[in-house]
Amino acid sequence: MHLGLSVTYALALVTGALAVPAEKLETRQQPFTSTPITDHTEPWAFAFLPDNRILVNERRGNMRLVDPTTKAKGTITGVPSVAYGGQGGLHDVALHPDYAENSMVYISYAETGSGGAGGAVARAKLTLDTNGGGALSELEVIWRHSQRAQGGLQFACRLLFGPDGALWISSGEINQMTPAQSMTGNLGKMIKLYDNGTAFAGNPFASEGEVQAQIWSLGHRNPLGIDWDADGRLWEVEMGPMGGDELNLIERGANYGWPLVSQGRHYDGRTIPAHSTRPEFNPPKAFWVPVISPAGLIIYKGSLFSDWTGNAIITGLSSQSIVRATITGDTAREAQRFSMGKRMRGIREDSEGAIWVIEDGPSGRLLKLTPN
Ligand SMILES: *[C@@H]1O[C@H](CO)[C@@H](O)[C@H](O)[C@H]1NC(C)=O
Ligand SMILES: [Ca+2]
Repeated sequence: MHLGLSVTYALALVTGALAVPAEKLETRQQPFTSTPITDHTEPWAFAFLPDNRILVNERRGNMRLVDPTTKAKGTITGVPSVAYGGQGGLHDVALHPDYAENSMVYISYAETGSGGAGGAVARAKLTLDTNGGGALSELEVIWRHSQRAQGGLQFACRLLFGPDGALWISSGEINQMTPAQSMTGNLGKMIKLYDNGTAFAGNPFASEGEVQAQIWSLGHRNPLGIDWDADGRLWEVEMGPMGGDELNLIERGANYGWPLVSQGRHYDGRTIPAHSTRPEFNPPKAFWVPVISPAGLIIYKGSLFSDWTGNAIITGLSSQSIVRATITGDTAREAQRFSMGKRMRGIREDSEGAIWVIEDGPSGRLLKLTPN
């Protein structure tokens, strides 16, 4: 007993002597247990079905159905052909808010056509069979990038349904830069639509034409993560160029500055003016130099990770990490970073508050994270 007290006291002294804030000290060990569920070929995204099975999109164009209990991995047929190459392929998957009644799922993907590749969003009816698989049918493309490009870069196209039932698409600028500022195209924008692809009536530029009517915000580069906080505010992560990854609070009609301002520089070394030089553009609430390469975002709603409620949890590719950022009012800052040893692609929270992530690459694992 005496020994126990001494050790505790000694640890307290060491902690004090190092003068490391408690939160930073905590980053040296992961506060969660990571349980591998299934392996996938270049997975990009996943979504939970009401029965707790999981749809997993693999970038080459395969949709899998995972049973986390048995770890069985079935196939969903009927995925359209995708433009696999560069960063492109099959991207996100989201369930319609009334999925339990209408079986509608939404997918985003890169498609080819004249001029190169662009992003597309389609909806389809999902029918599950009794053999652990299923099929998409009645597929209908409801949205497309207004321009295509060579190179296969920065499609993004994360899908998210809002509290009002609207469909949000985080549209990348397919590495074309200035179109992110153009109001005659939908590249580099947050897009808000009805579930059938029609522009949402309350959008800020609704009266200005067909493409303008889709736009909620502009000046985005490669926005790969979007989620709601408990107050109904939309947060977004986007990859900057060399340096300058951003966590943004998305406001109606606002311009986020790309490519006119950035906290990073161009890959050829040319500088870009910082956000502070152009106050008319909304600056990020947090940014990263060097980059973390944010590929997914949740605003944690659960209480299983009891200290994380309301935090932004971000998966990072080049940083091979999960980043936790605290949000206080309309400010945000990185609080912790967990090294995962693999490029981390997608992230979702389940109904019990466990956090699921998926690795990038040829044998990317779907992992379930639960507190230690
Ligand atoms: C899409 O849905 C909206 C809202 O329900 C509706 O007003 C609109 O007419 C629909 N558009 C089409 C083409 O069906
Ligand atoms: Ca910006």
